[in-house]
Parts: sequence; C-alpha cells; structure tokens
Amino acid sequence: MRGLVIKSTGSCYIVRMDDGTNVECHIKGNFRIRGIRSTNPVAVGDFVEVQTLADGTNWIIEIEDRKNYIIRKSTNLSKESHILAANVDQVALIVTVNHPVTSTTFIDRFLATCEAYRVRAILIFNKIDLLTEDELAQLAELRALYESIGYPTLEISAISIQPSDLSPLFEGKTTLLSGNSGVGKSTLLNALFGKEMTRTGKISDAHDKGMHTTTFSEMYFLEDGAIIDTPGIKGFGTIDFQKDEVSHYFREIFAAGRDCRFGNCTHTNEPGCAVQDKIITGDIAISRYESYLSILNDATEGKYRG
Ligand SMILES: Nc1nc2c(ncn2[C@@H]2O[C@H](COP(=O)(O)OP(=O)(O)OP(=O)(O)O)[C@@H](O)[C@H]2O)c(=O)[nH]1
Ligand SMILES: [Mg+2]
Ligand SMILES: [Zn+2]
Repeated sequence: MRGLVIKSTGSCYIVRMDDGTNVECHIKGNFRIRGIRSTNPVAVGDFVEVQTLADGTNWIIEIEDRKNYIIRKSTNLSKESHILAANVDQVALIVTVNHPVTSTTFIDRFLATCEAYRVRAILIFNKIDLLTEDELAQLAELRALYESIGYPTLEISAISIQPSDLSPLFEGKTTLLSGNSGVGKSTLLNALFGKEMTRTGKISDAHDKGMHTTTFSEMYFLEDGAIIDTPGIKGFGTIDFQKDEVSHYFREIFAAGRDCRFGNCTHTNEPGCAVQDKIITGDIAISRYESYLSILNDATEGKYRG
C-alpha cells in the first residue's frame, strides 16, 4: 500500500498510509536511490510503497519519483549528503540576526540550493523582540537586500505570534522549516498550531547557540497544508554545482552577468565584468558576492563532488 513518510528517525520511518493509519516502517540496508549518495535514502515527504510481511513488520520497498528535494552536505568536506525533505512546495528559512547569529553565507548557500532545486524560499527573521537598535537596523538592511533580489521576507517574534498571523503563509502548502539550531523553528511550529506539538530548547548561555533540541524531521498536518520541522543545521555544504552554473543560483549576479564582456565570465578577474561594476556601485551586495565566491571555490576544488 502507498503512504507518505511523515517522520524519519534514522532507524525507522513513520508512514501515513493512504487509509489514514500511521505505521512504523523499515528499509533494507542496501536500499539506495540511483544517483544520490545520501545518509538517508528515504526522507520526510517521500511517497512510498509499503509491504507488510507475515511477521507483521512493514518495509518500504519503493520510493515514488520526487517532485523536488532539498539536499545538503553536513560540512564542506564531507562526502555524504543529507536530504532534508522531499516534495515540498516551499522552504521557510528561519534566521536570527542575533541569539544565535545566522550568517549571510549560510542564508545564501541555502537559497542557492533552493534555486538549484527550484523550490520557492521565504526568509523569516525571528526573535525581533531580542534585538537592539543596531541589530534592528541590520535586520532592516537584510530584509531590504533579500526583498530586492526577490525573496519574500517576514519579521516575527515566534514566542508571541498568533496562529492567524502566520497561517496565510502556510495554507495549502507543504512547507519545510529549516535554519540553524536555536533560531526558533519548533517555537514557530507550536505557535502556528496554538499548542505544544513538539519540544523547544534553550539557548546555551556560554555560546548563545541552540542545543539541537529537535533530533528528527517530522511532518505536522494543518487543516489545509503541512509543516516539516527539522533538526537545526550548522553549515550548508552545497552539492553537485558545476563551476559555470553557480551564478545561475544567485539571481542578481546572474542577471548582471548578461552584460559581462565574456559569455563565460566567472565574475572574478575578467575585464569588462558587469558584476564587478555593480559591486562597486553597491547594486550587488558584497555579502552575496562573497557567498557566491565561497560556493565557486568549493566547485573549483571539487570538494562537493560525490
Ligand atoms: N525571545 C525569544 N525567544 C525565542 C523566540 N523564538 C524562539 N525563542 C526561544 O529560542 C529557544 C530555541 O527555540 P527552538 O524553537 O527550540 O529552536 P529550534 O530552531 O527548533 O532549535 P533546534 O530544534 O535545536 O534546531 C527557545 O528557548 C525558545 O523559547 C522569539 O521570537 N523570541
Ligand atoms: Mg527544534
Ligand atoms: Zn562577469
């Protein structure tokens, strides 16, 4: 029978079957999807075929083709990749200007991956109640930057938000919540449901970082739509990017690049580079360009080839 993977614990999967029941399923050790080397061959959001054996155990025997998925490498050097979720309509990247600090490199690497896999991304800036004047100014700048590139942004305080404030954003869609540990993904989820669906954690006093409270990805159903809460992630290693396609995943760099003198301009040291010009005039943000270079360097050195 067919079902939808709604929770993944590493050793087993909870699958919501088409008849509405939830069953615990296993996969064979050698189960692999062709062409993707990942630590988790099956991800939350996958539609699967389940077989029940005579001893009552349930086995995932097939995965339906994915509409899309979000995949990352845990560190820049790791070979194994991890699929955050499959078949999502949008990604809500939860970020915080402080407590903890989300880096622009992290944001841009994540957004580049969303571009590569053609998933709509929105940026939700959380914990605005904790920000100083300076940090609020920084927040405004970041929002203006990402809005100008074409990403919808939002600023909230998940500890005081009402479900009705958020639901229009999530209605009728399957949304992946992602971001660093401690940014408030689970708090946002609970706020959206108006009750405690999952545990939230403290921020460590010493480092102002999250404590990796959520350890498994899980899908929660709204009346119309679904939210996938995921464990917080540190780095965002991008995968499978060819050097000459990295600029495709930075919208404003790609657009400016049409005016470069050379068609194959990498926007690093070529003459007549329109991207360089726009950095000088301030039309392209240096933070974005640095993120672009960081992925370009990885691609050049082949670090992410699997
Ligand atoms: N002041 C304030 N605290 C918040 C806000 N949102 C979340 N927090 C707090 O931040 C801490 C971490 O929140 P979580 O929701 O557990 O963070 P998470 O992103 O799910 O973290 P992981 O599961 O570790 O990835 C908790 O103590 C929350 O109460 C907010 O808007 N304002
Ligand atoms: Mg959490
Ligand atoms: Zn150029």
